[in-house]
Amino acid sequence: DNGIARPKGYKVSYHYNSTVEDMHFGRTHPMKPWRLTLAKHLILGYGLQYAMDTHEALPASKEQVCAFHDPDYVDFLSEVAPETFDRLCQNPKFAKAVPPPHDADSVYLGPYNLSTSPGADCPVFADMSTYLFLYTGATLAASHQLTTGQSDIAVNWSGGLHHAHKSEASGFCYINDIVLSILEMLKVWPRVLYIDIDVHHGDGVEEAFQRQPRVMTLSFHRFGTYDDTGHKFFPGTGDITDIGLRSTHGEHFALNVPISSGIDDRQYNYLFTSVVGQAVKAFNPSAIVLQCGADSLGGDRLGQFNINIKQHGECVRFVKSLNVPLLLLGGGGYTARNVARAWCHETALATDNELPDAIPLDFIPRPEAFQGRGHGDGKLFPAFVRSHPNYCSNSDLENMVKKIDW
Ligand code: VJV
Ligand code: CA
Ligand code: ZN
Repeated sequence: DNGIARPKGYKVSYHYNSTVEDMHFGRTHPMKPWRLTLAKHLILGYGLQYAMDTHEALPASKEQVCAFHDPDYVDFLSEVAPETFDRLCQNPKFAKAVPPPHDADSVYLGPYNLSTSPGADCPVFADMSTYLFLYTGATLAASHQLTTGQSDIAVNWSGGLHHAHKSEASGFCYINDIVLSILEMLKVWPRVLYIDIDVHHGDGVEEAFQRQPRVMTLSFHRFGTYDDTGHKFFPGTGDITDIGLRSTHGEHFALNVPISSGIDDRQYNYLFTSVVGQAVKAFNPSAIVLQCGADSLGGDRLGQFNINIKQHGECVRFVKSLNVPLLLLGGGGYTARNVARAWCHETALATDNELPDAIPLDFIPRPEAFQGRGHGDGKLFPAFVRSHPNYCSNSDLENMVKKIDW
């Protein structure tokens, strides 16, 4: 007996497709879909599959993806592969997607911000279409469970790709599964709250809904420039003054919490509980989508926060306690073993289980991924070794909470 039980009085569904885990963006590209395999190993090792219904996802259809994205872009995504990219680029239908010729690092870009260069944010890689339509299919299946009342919480760690635009890929994101799921929810619910704890600004989701009052988007993110280079932290949007568009009744339905590097657990918890608490009070959402990007954890390869796994989880616990239908999605997360830990812990929280700190190393296929100094000593909640200098002062954070306009 592993002590894992089903939650009392509500249902959780878990949506996945193992094919997604085997995809490669490129050898040294930071996005590693195999972090999902590590997460799955922990989840199964602890026995959390007994606490929820597991659903293998089918790919989304082109038609479903067109509910938000431009049909030509969707055609391109469904046909593109490393071998077909150059031929597709010759097609006049796609020529209108005139790209800037290069990105900031002089990497060649093709239509829709896609590139066959391995140094690009959004590379064209083998079986990419399969990958895109599967993570989207899993998010749509998860939202279907919620909108039909079959689940109270639905989870898809392969989704949460918040930077994708209507007709452009951006920041490792190609199809915006979040926007598609919220559009489905709006068919049955009057108001949807979107909360984004990825270290990057949820720009694609905000942009999609900034013109209307039925979706409130709220992102917490690193904001500002790097000291050394003067470059902006990606994507550079999401200042506190960015609150949605007035002309079409969207004003005050976008909220942004821009944060300096090095924020700690206590400070993050203060910001999260105050701002989410007020947002929920003002907006009274019928459902919530929580993007749980794990690049906000300390020790992340791209992130610059000092949040521990327990605090990341506290955000999930807080949102869950609001007792409205909840969609939990993944997102960023570039130190794979910690992404796996965070999403396993959050799967446990979703199902009302508390996991022991000692990882059941005898029950997972690759125990070495979580063992040894620097790899977390076999613990689910290791203390982070590296930390960023904390540039967040308590008074700055208090002022920010006051400034966020209600
Ligand atoms: O900062 C940027 C844009 C550049 C141009 C493109 N080069 C590759 C990097 C600088 C200005 N992009 C960010 C995108 C972050 C996306 C985060 C996604 C999410 O977590 O929010 C949701 C899933 C960025 N930061 C770091 C990199 N790109 C990066 C990209 C690489 C890379 C190393 C770093 C791409 C390929 C390779 N190495 C081989
Ligand atoms: Ca965010
Ligand atoms: Zn991110």
